[in-house]
Amino acid sequence: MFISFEGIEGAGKSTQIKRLATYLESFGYEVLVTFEPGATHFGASLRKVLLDTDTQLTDPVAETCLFIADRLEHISQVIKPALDRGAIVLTDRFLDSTIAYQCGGRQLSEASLQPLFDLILISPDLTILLDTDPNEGLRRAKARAALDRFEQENFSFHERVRSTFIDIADRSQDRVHVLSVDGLSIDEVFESVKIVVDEKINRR
Ligand code: T5A
Repeated sequence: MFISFEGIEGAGKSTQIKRLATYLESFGYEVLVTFEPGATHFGASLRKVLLDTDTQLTDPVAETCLFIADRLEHISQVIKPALDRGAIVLTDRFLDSTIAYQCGGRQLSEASLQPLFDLILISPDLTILLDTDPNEGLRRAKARAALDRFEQENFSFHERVRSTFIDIADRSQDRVHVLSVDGLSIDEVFESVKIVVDEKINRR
């Protein structure tokens, strides 16, 4: 099973993934936790370029190509081998992030990027979208470390990203489950995550 977590920065994706991995491992499942961008050796170099505030990258299509290159290597080196051996793969971000950030945030046309998206031949069985107000997400990101190239974007960029994630969820209701996490503690969010994942596993 392939499960992705999506949402704006600071939504709590990595926190919930860590908890979910421990929970699933307690039932004897092999769980692989991974993330984008940067989960491969090649991808780590791309991540540095993509997130560094000193990077002079002005063409959003070029930026998109780097995320797609990272994802192709991520699939072939990490995700596919784990799925092939029967592991549950939990990824912090996948293709929905490119649609939300590059099409929503950077305002590129989704239709024009579709040929690039068609290169991604696997799709999560389940996506959990942690929906939170950008004010809260960015507050958490700021509290943790210096802001990266995306976190430094203006507020309307983050609002477009959030609303694009919601659009994706609306048109992919079979795959994407939205959890509204504003005002909820880490434990409360995890209770909801468990319900969604248990139901998916039981149905299979
Ligand atoms: N990007 C990525 C694109 O533009 N296109 C793409 O195709 C892809 C794949 C990646 C950046 O790249 C962009 C999107 C991103 O801007 P990243 O560093 O990987 O950068 O960024 P994030 O995935 O956003 O990582 P974050 O760590 O910022 O967000 P998380 O994982 O959602 O948040 P988490 O779990 O680390 O929590 C943040 C803090 O909040 C606390 C945690 O303890 C932590 O301190 N927290 C809570 N506090 C209170 N209540 C809760 N419910 C909480 N949940 C977590």
